[in-house]
Amino acid sequence: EIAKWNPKALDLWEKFAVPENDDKESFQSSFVRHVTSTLARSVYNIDNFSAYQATAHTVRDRLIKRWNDTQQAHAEVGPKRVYYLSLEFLLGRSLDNALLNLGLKESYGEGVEDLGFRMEDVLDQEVDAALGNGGLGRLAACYMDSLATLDYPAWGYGLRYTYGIFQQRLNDGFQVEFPDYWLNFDNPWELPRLDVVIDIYFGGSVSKYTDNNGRVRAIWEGGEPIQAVAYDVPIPGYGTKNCINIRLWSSKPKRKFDLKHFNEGQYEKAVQAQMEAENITAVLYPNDNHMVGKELRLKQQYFWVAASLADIVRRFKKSEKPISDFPKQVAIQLNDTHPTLAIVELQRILVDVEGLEWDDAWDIVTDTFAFTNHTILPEAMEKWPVPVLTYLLPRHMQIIFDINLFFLQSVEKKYPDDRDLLARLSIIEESSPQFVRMAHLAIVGSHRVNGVAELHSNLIKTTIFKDFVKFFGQEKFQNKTNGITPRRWLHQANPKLSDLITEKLGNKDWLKDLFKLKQLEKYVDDPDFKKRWVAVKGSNKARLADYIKKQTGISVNSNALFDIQVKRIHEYKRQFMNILSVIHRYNLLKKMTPKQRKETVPRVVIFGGKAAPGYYIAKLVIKLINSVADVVNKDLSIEDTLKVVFIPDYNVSVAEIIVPASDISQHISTAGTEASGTSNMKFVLNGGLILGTVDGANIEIHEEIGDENIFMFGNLADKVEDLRHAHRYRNKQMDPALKAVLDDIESGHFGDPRIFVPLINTLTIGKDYYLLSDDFGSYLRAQDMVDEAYKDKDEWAKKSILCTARMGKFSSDRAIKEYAESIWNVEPIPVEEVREHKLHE
Ligand code: GPU
Repeated sequence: EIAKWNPKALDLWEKFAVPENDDKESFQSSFVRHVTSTLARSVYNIDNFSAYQATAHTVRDRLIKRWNDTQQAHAEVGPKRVYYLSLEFLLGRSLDNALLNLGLKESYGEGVEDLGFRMEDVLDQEVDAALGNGGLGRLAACYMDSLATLDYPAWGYGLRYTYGIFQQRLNDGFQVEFPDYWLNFDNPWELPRLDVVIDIYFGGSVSKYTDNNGRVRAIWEGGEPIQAVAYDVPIPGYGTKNCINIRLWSSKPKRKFDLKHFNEGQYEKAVQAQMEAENITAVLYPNDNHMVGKELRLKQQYFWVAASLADIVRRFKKSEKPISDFPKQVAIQLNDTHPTLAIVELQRILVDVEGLEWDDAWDIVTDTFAFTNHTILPEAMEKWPVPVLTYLLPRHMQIIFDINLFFLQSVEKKYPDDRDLLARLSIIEESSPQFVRMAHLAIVGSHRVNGVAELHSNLIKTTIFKDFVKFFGQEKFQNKTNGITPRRWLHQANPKLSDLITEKLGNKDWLKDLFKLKQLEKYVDDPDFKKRWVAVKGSNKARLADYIKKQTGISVNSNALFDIQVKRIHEYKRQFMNILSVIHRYNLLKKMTPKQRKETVPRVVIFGGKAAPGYYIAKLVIKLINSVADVVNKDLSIEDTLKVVFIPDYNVSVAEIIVPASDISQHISTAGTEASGTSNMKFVLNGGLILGTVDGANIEIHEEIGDENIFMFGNLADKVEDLRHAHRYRNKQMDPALKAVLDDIESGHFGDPRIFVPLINTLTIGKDYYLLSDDFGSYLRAQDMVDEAYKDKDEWAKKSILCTARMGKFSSDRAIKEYAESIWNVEPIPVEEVREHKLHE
């Protein structure tokens, strides 16, 4: 509009826009301006952290430009958008990623060097955005990277926790937790939208009235409002102008404080409501694969989905399309059951606010939502007590009962004589008190349900969701095997390997089409290439060795085999089995003659991962690892053939150092328990081999890379039931090698054995639920095969290259295209083309 009354103004706007073709000088000018104006510092008063801030602010300026252009282009076209609702986005650091995705790393690197800093040190100043627990949250982050890179019009919605996942430190080998106050200094990666504020209500009551058309309607009133304030996190795609948004909500009191109490001098009471409001987004619940039924967690869930839906509905209404078009404009993906109340909230908006008939509203709702399941572990299944829901969200509880009633009526119509089926399918668990089964609600309210790897998707169809498949039919249930972004997990984390690949393939196209890595197979027998490949691995191992030395004081030999297991500590992931096998190895090494020891492959066994603060057994596993490490690492008699390391505070940025440095990584969950796993993909993409069970995505990785390049062991998923039964009722014999190791712990060899009694009891009187004793023998044999294979360095190099070359399938780009095409029905919008078209108009 400015152009109309002052055409010259537009030229000025163009002239002073944030530069599109950035170079060293434009970076330096912005850097110096931010140091002096944004940070109020000078050349005499600047350290690495300020240099990081000034660089980050420069990049932020560029991101904001792209973000704006993208949103404008999308508004222009009015496409169907996809909304990814996730309680966790485990983004990690942003600066390096943004520099690489925007293609600015080189010029800015030189620019910052001229100014007296090293880019490496600058990047290292950033604290991780750790708004997630593990795989589920990191998957959401990888998916946002792919959505942006593939030009999809997508939004993420989540919560802006004041405290992310706790920091882990070790004290005497025990985990201790420290708060992760990540917003201590300003966060350049968010754009506060203090004007985007939505009131969210809790409590109150529902009354019914008859409207002018004689219809009975519900009104929900008298609830207490809390404000949701938007903070936007721009996510730039790689090699595109598309820059999408994650909108994170922060809670804030509606009224600053209670004036009545304030005037009476009751200051604590006056600020109490304020504190309760702020509490909602204060902290991320630190449990992975485990439900904790805290009321505050339920409030987080509703607060988040209600704000997000209000925002989505408002955006839809700007299009002025009829409400029946909603599913043509909006696809909402539910990342696990955490956002399931969104289904109820949309039904409420459509019926109570928009005045639609129930059935019309319900068609819109089910056409809009799709649901991803990420686990079959029973302890992770969300269910909320009906009384709690009734008091926090009375109208929603009514709607859930109605959804269930109509659903069960349709079941009864199809299967009139199967009362058991009704009870099994019901959204309500008929215990006292009653519970709402969130997975059931999510399935009934969605048009598609998917698992995250082939095995997992088949398991949910035949076990936990079997009856739903019988009722809804096969088509509703799909598989979408997880993926990871090659931008962060190879290009960023492993720059040397990335350069080597780019040099060999002649360009960087593989970063957008990972199947192109196949071309590396041509070089598996090229000695020069192999040599360089091995050298890159060696330098990544040296980098990790340095990090280990700095963090733990332990010196490790980078020529040893690096054997890594990093992931959340959980019984089903069986870190316990790993450390027991380390003890077994240690005992063998001690018995060897010096000559035999000379012939064995030296190993460094590396662990990392957080235990949920309330997960007692997982914490004992950490203590045991550290106790074993203490004994082994000091024992000179084994001549450096074995070292054990626990790396504290495993997180995304630490993973970027660890992942490129593995020879072997372990993914050894009891078959059927790990839905997919995604770090398995990261390690193999970086040329590390896998020692794993026949579980989750290991199976598909095996399929892709071939038998010779992976070490698989253990019982299959279809045996697990029978084996557990045998433990419970037939007092199964324990593997003798395992028994010997447990005896060794009990003898006090690794410190006061009383500490470890509850842990050992999980195998003996706990009936070994995760079947360590059943898999221990084949695990040890697989370990021997690893040692044998590693002796042939040339063959190993070949395997390593083939691993990387065959990982095309596991790009999150492939996964996202599958979601877009077979669930969301959304199309890419090339932002650049839209903008050019607009300019020529
Ligand atoms: N996952 Br449920 C989590 O990280 N946290 C959870 O609370 C739940 C699942 C993981 C699965 O354990 C892992 O196998 C999978 O690869 C990942 O989600 C992403 O799908």
